[in-house]
Amino acid sequence: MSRYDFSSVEAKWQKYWDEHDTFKASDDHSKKKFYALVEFPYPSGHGMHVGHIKAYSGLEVVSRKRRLEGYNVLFPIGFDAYGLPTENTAIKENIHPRIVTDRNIEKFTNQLRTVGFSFDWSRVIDTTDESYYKWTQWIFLKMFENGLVFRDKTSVNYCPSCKVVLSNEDSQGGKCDVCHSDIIQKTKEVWYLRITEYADKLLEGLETVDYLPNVKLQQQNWIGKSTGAFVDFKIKEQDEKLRIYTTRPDTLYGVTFMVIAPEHPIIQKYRDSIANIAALDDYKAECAKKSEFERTQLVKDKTGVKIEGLTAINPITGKEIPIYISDYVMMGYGTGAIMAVPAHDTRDYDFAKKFGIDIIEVIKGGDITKEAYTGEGELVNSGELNGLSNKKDAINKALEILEKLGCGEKGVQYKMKDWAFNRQRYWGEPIPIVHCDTCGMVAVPYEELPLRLPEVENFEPGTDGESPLAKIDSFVKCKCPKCGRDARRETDTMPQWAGSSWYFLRYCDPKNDNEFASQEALKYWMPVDWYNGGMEHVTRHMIYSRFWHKFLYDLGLVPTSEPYAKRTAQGLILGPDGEKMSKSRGNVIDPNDVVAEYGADVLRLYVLFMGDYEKAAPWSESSIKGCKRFVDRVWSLTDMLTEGTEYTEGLRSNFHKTIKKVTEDIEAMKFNTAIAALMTLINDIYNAGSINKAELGAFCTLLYPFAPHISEEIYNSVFGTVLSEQGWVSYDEALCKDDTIEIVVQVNGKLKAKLNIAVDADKDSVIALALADEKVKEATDGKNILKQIYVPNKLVNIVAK
Ligand code: ANZ
Ligand code: ZN
Repeated sequence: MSRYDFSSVEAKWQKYWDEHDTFKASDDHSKKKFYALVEFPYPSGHGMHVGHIKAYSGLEVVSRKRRLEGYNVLFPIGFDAYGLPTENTAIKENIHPRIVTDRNIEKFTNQLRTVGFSFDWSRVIDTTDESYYKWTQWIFLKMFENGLVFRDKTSVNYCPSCKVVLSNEDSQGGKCDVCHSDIIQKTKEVWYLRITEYADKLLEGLETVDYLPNVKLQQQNWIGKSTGAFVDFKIKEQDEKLRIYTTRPDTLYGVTFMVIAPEHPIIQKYRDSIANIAALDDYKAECAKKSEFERTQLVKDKTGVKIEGLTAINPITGKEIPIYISDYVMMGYGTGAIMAVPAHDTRDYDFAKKFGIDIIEVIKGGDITKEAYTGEGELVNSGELNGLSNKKDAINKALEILEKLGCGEKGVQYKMKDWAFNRQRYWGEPIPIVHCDTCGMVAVPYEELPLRLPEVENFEPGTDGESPLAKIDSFVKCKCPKCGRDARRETDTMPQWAGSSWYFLRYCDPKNDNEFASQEALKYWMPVDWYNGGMEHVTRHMIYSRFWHKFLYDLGLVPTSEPYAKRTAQGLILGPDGEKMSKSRGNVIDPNDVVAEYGADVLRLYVLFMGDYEKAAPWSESSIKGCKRFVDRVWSLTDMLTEGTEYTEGLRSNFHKTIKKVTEDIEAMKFNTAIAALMTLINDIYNAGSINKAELGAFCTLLYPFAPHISEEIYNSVFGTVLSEQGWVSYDEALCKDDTIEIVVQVNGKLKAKLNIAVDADKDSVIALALADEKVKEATDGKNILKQIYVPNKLVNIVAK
């Protein structure tokens, strides 16, 4: 057979699938369904990244297999298209963000199509389309109606360069997520969604879903439920109590001072009684320059000022204790005040050492002359708590005492804060609220949705952090929907995360003009059976969207309490140098170049073969060449073709075993070992010297989810039918019993694992199996693999540094 001309074959099958609606999800709700979801891309001007290809290839393979297994598969794609980079391009090039968005979406669409992903292109959604954002606004108004939307003046993270208020998550490390400028603190009245009201539901829901363990853990930490107590400390000579939050009421006898946040309102209230108010004001002004991130850093050198004029009284011992202000206590957590126990809290310890405050040991076990002891132990110096050694018992006993004294009670706190839901920029969903002097905040009537973005001349935000919409009189001036008097429209837009908080619902019924999706479609398709995406989205995006979904569930508008039944995540693709791909490092691989040189099938195979799907792996030109060789060998299989409707004696068990392996590995997302098994099988076929039709059909079917174009072409040339329209292959368990042999795996000469491999398995597949072993992964974690030695049927030695 001639050399494989991938570009004509790939174009041919992409056209065929398109013209035959091969991947269109059927509206026949009697079939068993499978809903596979991948994170829809933000269509940036840079076009697609190889990371997108890896992210989508996982469920692409699963979806193709499931269709052959007879499922009605929904595998949709869309564009999360509101956002700053587009708006910044629009400003720079002086063109409308709509045009920039359309241009970028077209670019992404072409790229996705050339890779041959089996998306249902009839269901594409674009969050900036008015038929879509109409429903984003509609859900927002439902939340408003139900008391989940409010405005509040707070200190916000503000990016002076992007001129926007940012959430804590968008300003991690004290830097703007978009432009990396330093964030400053600013007081502003902003919109919030009351996500904290759903904190417990979001935590409890995690018990019912199948997420990767680290995905669950990250969500739990992000919600950050803490159980403890509120305790009131009386202020000496004032009719005042200072309320604190503590997780350790058992350490009450060790309290030797208190610390409040520099912004704590008690300072303003007692200004006149405080002798050193000027020093406190100065300190507060210093702190305003720091981001929350800097303040929570564990720096040993603590700063603070003692309040001269206010003294607290420990409710349990009656002792007088000083009060300080310090930036290590946040106003936004607990009550903004703490009881400090230097003997058993590291931050308090550092502070006490610096300010010469007493340190009283109340828990035995450490050496408090050297450092704080944070472990458990027997209570001492603690009155009626003395002798208790179980932390839980001691906490309960302390709570009992506090409650009896009437100065404390159990309490719960969450790290998660309410969701700052606003942006002062143009390219976002307008918030559909009207401000009326008489009626206050009034919802835009549902029938007036979508509230469209007006045309503007200039997309630049105002220097005061106001949205450019504020400059458009015709938009701002309106009548109050309630009383008809003159009123002003809200000019903030929604944040980036709004559109992606419910997109999985819209895919179920993307063209519905009367509802965000019909109940019937939702009942059939929801929940998403399998959601795959990046680890960077498992907190914000996933928690926000679970919140919106749970809210809609409470209204009876969606049929399931959780949106995603299962969640997995792919690892990053690193540059060839092992570093994160970035423009500045010049190590970015463009998927277009790879497709042009090797074809889409090779690219698809390679991103799944390069390593464990969940782990980061560097790009390697030599491994991609290995995938190319494999594809060429597949193409040449027809040179050895013979007739036959059953597997031949010599290859029968190889086929059954490979079918079992590929079938199971795909479900476990072990794509690399599935591909390795196919590489082994093709070796066996070449060794046998011939392949019959039955075998070739099975081989093409197994390869199809990974490399669909070449599989379709060969299959079609031999059988005259279309592989996408056939069924998956089955195996007989009895024929899968292996001729196996045990080999040892060493890392740097040390025994790490024993593996059962098929006798005479080829080197690549044995090495892949060895690298997939947990113990081997542990031993090579974070190291570069320098050499892989295989002594057939005996041992693998991996040299890693
Ligand atoms: C006394 C104590 C003794 C504490 C001890 C800890 C150890 P989580 O688990 O994160 O909820 N804290 C309370 N509010 C704070 C605020 N606004 N800013 C900074 N720190 C604050 O932690 C709760 C603990 O963090 C509380 O328990 C309090 O210190 C501190 F041996 O109280 B603890
Ligand atoms: Zn009014």
